Amino acid sequence: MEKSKQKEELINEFLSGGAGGALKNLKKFRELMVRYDCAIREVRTKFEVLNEELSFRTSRNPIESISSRIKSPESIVEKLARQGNPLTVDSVKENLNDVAGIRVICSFIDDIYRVADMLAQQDDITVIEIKDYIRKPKLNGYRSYHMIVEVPVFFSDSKQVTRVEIQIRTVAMDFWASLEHQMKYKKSAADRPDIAAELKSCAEVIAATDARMQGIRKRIEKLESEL
Ligand code: 0O2
Repeated sequence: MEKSKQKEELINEFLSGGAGGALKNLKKFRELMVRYDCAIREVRTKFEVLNEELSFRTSRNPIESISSRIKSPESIVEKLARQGNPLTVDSVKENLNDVAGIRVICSFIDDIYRVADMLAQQDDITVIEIKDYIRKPKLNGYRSYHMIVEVPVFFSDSKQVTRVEIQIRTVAMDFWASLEHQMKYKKSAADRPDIAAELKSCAEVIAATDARMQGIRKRIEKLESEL
């Protein structure tokens, strides 16, 4: 079957699933998306507060920028189908950890661990999973610190514990990941070991530069403290 048609059919199946038909399912799906949106706002605020406090204490901003996204219905359905999970709204909650996603871009490598630890220690945050692709980079060179956390979202009549995927990386790691992401979908580059090796080598140069930049910052801090 043609790929786009197959996708369309999966989405139709998802939206028409469940007792009560399409409209009921659509309402339930929208409610769930509101929940993810609120969870993103809560976690984002937590990072903004940490950045304010740390910049006041250390006179520099550990966080350069924060972005967020909610996974599109197409990607949600595609991922559930790929995993072989049911195409239902309940299945989204049960099987997907990355519907709500936040990306935090830090200045230096040690800032990543500092803000990640500070978030993890907060009372209302439960850390479900950590993938440290900085200490253990992916084979292609990808580096980033990933956390799956649960945060309670308070509505008028209920508390909904909601999962959020957080990616924390330096400006340099983000530069590599963004460009690699753009290029990995190019058919002509697929299965080209020379291109993969070049990309990996760029990731290593970037990692070494990150480490040097952090070293420079530490030397300056030492000089400042001796004044
Ligand atoms: P998008 O559009 O960014 O959301 P899981 O989500 O746990 O089922 P996985 O692959 O085990 O899947 O999770 P992992 O390793 O934590 O990676 C999830 C996300 O990290 C990806 O989301 C990417 O955003 C990013 N990522 C992981 N590996 C790479 C990589 O090699 N290159 C780049 N540029 N980004 C990567 P999605 O779902 O792929 O897409």
